[in-house]
Amino acid sequence: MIHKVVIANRGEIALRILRACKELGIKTVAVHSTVDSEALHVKLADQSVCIGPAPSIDSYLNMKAILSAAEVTDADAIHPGYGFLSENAEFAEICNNCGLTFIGPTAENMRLMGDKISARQTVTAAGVPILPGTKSGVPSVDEAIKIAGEIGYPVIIKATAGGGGRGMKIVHAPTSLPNAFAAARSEAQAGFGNPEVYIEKYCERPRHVEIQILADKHGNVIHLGERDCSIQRRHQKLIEEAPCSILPDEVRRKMGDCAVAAAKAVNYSSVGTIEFLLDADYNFYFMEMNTRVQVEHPVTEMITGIDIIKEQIMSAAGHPLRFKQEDIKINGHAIECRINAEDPEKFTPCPGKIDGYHTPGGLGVRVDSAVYDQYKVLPHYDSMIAKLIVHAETREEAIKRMARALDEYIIEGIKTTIPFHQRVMNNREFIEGNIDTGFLERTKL
Ligand code: MV4
Repeated sequence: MIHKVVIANRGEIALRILRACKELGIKTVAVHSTVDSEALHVKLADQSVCIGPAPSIDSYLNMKAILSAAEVTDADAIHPGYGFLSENAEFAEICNNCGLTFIGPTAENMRLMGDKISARQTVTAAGVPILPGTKSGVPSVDEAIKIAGEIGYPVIIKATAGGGGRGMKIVHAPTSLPNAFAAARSEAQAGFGNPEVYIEKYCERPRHVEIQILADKHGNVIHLGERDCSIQRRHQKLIEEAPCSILPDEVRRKMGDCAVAAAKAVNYSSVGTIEFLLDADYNFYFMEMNTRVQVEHPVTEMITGIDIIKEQIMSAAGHPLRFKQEDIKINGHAIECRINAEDPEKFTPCPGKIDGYHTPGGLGVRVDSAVYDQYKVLPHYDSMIAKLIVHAETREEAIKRMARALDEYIIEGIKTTIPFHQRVMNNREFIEGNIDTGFLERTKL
């Protein structure tokens, strides 16, 4: 079993991991940068270690400092949370070589899924549908024009080493391909250290639907149903819900089976997410696998009653899954709003001191956050300060509950995206479930 975990993260997810550890009887070590010494995860952990100055590169991404923190505290495991080192295969490998349990998938899992072309090939062999596209990297503009002609426009150019939507280029006609191709390659080089790109058929106005996977180290894989993450702005998810309100049961079953097949195809262990695009005709296509716990995992916890972080830790400790697929029952509807310290119109970061704070409560309301009254939201890190999650019997009730909880949420002293979320909860298209990845771009809220 695991006795003591270093939590290599900050903010709400550090607190979320800490809570799971406490309930499992596992000791916790918080690591923090010099500017995070007043953070809640530091105050609530059994021990804490300062790992460097404010910039993430010197602290939360500083592998040596984090490994040293594990050594001096005699910890036996590291939980990376999301972001930072969570999908760094080298870090997972070093942890394991140091005798530390990395609470996540294997380095090999990460490498196989991190290379988007190899991921496409691997899941295709397992019978999972993908959009028409290239089977290898596209080396030249001439090749790109030839391939795009075969696939048919519009096409999308993506980085082989990319993910999460960064650096993608949509191309509607051959005349715009050379520029898009060059831009995609240079952005891929700059962003991921690898210029290789591939081309896919572009799917217009899809929904972003993803399946939560739970896998142990003994080859058992189950899924916890889907989340609809279509409400996003510039590839930043803002609202997520579970289940996807328009998914026919037959498609839901197939998507779940495909997600399990994709995870099994790489001998996956730990928790992970298989991302699909769902088109207007209910066809779904594999996009990528996220080999970490995700920000939006709570909506799945609310509708399944399963503590995903606890299961992740148990899996890392070598325990076989406690559930079979038929044990998983979906109950009601959950919605999550990401509350960011940002201007609610322009989405520009607004760090500063919280001066007046009251969290909402009542049945079916959950707040995952690490901020408190008089806390200073720092400019050095991500602007998400809280996740407000609601659970109710139906989607309609969940929307009303979210609107009510948003009304109750008082955060003074800084600007937050609460007013934005209130507008979405009152939007007719959203209420009717008429959402896709283009919703925020075309909707006047
Ligand atoms: C696509 C796509 C349409 N067609 N691929 C974005 C996140 C990354 N995991 C994959 N993404 C997409 N891939 C094909 N072949 C649409 C998206 C996409 C998107 C694209 C442009 C602007 C906003 C978007 C939001 C969600 C998904």
